[in-house]
Amino acid sequence: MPQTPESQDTSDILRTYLNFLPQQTTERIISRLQQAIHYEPVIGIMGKSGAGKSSLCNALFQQPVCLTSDLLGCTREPQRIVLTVGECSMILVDLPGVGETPEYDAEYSALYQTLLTELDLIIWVLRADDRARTVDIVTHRSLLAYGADASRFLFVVSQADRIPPLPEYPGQDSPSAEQYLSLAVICAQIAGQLPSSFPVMAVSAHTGYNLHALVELMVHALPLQASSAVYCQLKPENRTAASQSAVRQRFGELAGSTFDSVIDPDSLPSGWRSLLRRLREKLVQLASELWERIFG
Ligand SMILES: Nc1nc2c(ncn2[C@@H]2O[C@H](COP(=O)(O)OP(=O)(O)OP(=O)(O)O)[C@@H](O)[C@H]2O)c(=O)[nH]1
Ligand SMILES: [Mg+2]
Repeated sequence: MPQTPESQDTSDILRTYLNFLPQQTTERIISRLQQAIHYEPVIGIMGKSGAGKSSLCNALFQQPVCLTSDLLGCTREPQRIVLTVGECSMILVDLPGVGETPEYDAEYSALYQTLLTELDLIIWVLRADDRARTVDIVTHRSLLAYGADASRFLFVVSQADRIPPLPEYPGQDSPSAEQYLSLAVICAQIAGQLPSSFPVMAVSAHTGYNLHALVELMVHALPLQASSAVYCQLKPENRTAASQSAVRQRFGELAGSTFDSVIDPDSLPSGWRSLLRRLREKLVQLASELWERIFG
């Protein structure tokens, strides 16, 4: 846990709370929870040049991001950007595309086999007004063939404000009724072409359209230990009561699974079992109440 008086308080609160457990068990739970609090999530950003990756990241996150691929280099190393707010940090990785040039594909294969295991989520950006998706489809299939977890992909339709028919009076934050319809068709097409566990989300970095909804989806799409640290990096205007409540709840669930990783109530006598189950429930509740103090 961070060495600030405030975070030490958090440890102490947990310690007091768990004090009827053997001291060694309490310390193991607290130490594992500390590790989880300090987890540094890694999000991969994928999409063709000009798709709107940098603009989307800049619209979502507090820290300005400049994602540029070194197209001329002999080796296309993915660019890694560390975002930090207070004690929390996360990493954005700009992933080079597969299938752009055959010469690079063997290199990508090796690169992705190592990289894929560390990515908590891949945000894949596709421009709303670009119907040429062969490179994206080929790349996605290659990544799945390299062993990528299909549930780690979040497909985002960017630049929603550019979808025809353009409104007569530009400058509105939400798409017109006709644009909604076009976006719904495009999202459905992409969902068929690039299967994922999550709905395809249309957003606009320029108008801010649907960024709240994307954040709510990201909170659920990220693994439990990654949600809070990513949430800390977001611009305050992209947060909602719903996403805030979901991220707190997920932190509570994380505390619960940390508890489970140290104690197995089923291995204990029945009298202890119900007591430990109640203690676990209370820990889940306490952790979600402490969220603001730890990550706020
Ligand atoms: N109208 C509109 N334009 C956008 C939006 N997002 C990005 N753009 C524009 O699209 C162009 C490409 O955006 P970038 O964010 O640089 O795209 P990228 O995917 O990072 O591109 P590379 O770094 O070349 O891979 C820029 O001119 C942006 O201003 C959007 O939501 N609406
Ligand atoms: Mg860029």
